[in-house]
Amino acid sequence: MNFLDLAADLATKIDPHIVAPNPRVGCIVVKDGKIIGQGVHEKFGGEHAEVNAIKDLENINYCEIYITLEPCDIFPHKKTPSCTDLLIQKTPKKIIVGSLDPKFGGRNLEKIKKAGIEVEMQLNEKCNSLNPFLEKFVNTGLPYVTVKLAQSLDGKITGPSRYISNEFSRKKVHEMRAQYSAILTTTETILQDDPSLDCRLDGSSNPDLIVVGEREIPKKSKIFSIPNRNIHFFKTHNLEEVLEECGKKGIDSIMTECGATVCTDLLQKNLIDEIQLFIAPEIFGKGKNSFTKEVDLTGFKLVDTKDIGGDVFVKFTRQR
Ligand code: AOF
Ligand code: ZN
Repeated sequence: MNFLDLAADLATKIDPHIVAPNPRVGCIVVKDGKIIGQGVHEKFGGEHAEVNAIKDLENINYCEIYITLEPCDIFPHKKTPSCTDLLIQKTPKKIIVGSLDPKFGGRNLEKIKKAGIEVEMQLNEKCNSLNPFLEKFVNTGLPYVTVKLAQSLDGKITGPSRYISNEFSRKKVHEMRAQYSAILTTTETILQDDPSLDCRLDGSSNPDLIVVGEREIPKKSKIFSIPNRNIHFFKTHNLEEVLEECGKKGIDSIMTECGATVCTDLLQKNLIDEIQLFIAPEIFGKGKNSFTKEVDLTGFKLVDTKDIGGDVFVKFTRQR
């Protein structure tokens, strides 16, 4: 087993919502082929993975340090000391890094090399995919956007009952909500379904809510009954503008919970990074379609499929 894969597996266990807007990072310390220390970045503002991995070790002079992400260095308003300086000071034998931090773009690796420590960059798929939100946000200033859809086999998003997908799929949606900074919905959806759009999982906070559209929302709507949740209203239908504004507010990730019009618009305008689709094994015949116009999905690649208690779950990400 590759030690970078192992470090990535450690970081995968961390809820992205708890470290956000920081990345998930894992670190493993190896001496003579054996793991002697390991650590992750557990929560926003907390110690970094490298610090946790080496804290119980007397010295790391003969060790290789595997880190999923390029170590950090100082920048304004930083909460913890520089891991780059820490590693330079502790002089390990070698540092192996699985992905670059877009904030530093490799310059911290150069700094460590200049200090005389061997550094190897081993681009690793698992490490790279730990932080898709961060990568998009840092590189573009825009949030990572996921369209979430529940439909029947014949592509209908409205049917005979309130819910299309089963209870297990709906639990997964709550897990998804815990990972995103915000949920995007529309005034139409709120008027039609009166959803709460909160995250009903123990220990998780609620993502912000972005409401797009011009229609008036009654004060008694359930969205207003969720305490300590930010709601951002946008009267415009210009979705590029909405996403730019969200980026400026520091929102790095959005999932949609709305009707077909906005999802179709987002897809047509190339504003989507990921599609998560729950397909109920039913044929409704009548109902609203998932997409209101033709959409070109050829740039997306299948990355996951699951049977969720009889529903089919598929996940696609945009290839860049
Ligand atoms: C690392 N190891 O485990 C993490 C890193 O405000 P701070 O001090 O917590 O710094 C946050 C920044 O550090 C974050 O934006 C990202 O660039 C980097 N994250 N770096 O060396 C870690 N979580
Ligand atoms: Zn750090």
